[in-house]
Amino acid sequence: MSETPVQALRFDVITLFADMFAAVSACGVTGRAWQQRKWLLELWNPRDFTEDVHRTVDDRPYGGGPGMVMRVEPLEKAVLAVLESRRQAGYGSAVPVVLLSPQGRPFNQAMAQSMSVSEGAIFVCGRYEGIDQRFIDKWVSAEVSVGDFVLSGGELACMAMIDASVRLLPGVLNDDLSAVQDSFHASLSGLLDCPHYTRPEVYDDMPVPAVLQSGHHANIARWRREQSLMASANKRPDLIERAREAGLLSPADERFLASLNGKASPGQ
Ligand code: 9WO
Repeated sequence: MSETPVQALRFDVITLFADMFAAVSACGVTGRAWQQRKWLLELWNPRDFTEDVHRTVDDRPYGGGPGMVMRVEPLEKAVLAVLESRRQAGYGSAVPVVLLSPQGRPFNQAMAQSMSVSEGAIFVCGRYEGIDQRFIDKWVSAEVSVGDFVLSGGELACMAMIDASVRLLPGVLNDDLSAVQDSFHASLSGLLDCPHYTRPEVYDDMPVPAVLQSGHHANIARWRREQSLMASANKRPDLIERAREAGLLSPADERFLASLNGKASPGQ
């Protein structure tokens, strides 16, 4: 069992591109939550931890080849400064040092959930062709990927993780029904979401499904569940299997799925 954090969720990000993080600290629900001090963001530039006149954070790769590699010393000094700053602010010392990397463990909702109830993390965002392996070996406790593609740097991946965690904090989602919202998300059982509609009632000869205008809440709930099951069975059968193994599919769900078998999938 992990300790309930006393301190607010705090992310320390080591990055050459601090400006990018306005996307999470100044925009949308995460921006409002940041203004309300529901989570804290500290940005650390490795360039501020250089000693040479040119403030170099990169150097040529041993063994040759194209591009540059991030040097150990500025990154290590940045990590040490973060650890000291967090200690002074009363944070625990067991904070994970997370490197965003395509070689990392795939990020998922369960990781976002556990991060949101923790004291946060230290993120290291690489640039250039990569980071000197000795920094990773000495300081990085987890490598995490947000997908099988290569970015220009770890920052966008880092912000995806921050966004996914912060929106789970109590009171962050904009409506007063966040408790309802939470149970709604839990009720998805890890399946894909159902389709959503708003006005106009008819757009380009496409009407809003009649059931959604019926006012019959049980029928609406059943339609949404079946849409989720159908979309998941068609596009992500692995999610159906996972929900089944977790005991999250009811007998009615199983009957509906059985009724889909052999039928062509409507749409997409
Ligand atoms: C780039 C790369 C390319 C092919 C095979 C392995 C690789 N590792 C890296 C890498 O770690 N690069 C560093 C961070 C430096 C250059 C840009 N970086 C990066 C991180 N690109 N893409 C990511 C990333 C992070 C998390 N999820 C997906 C991609």
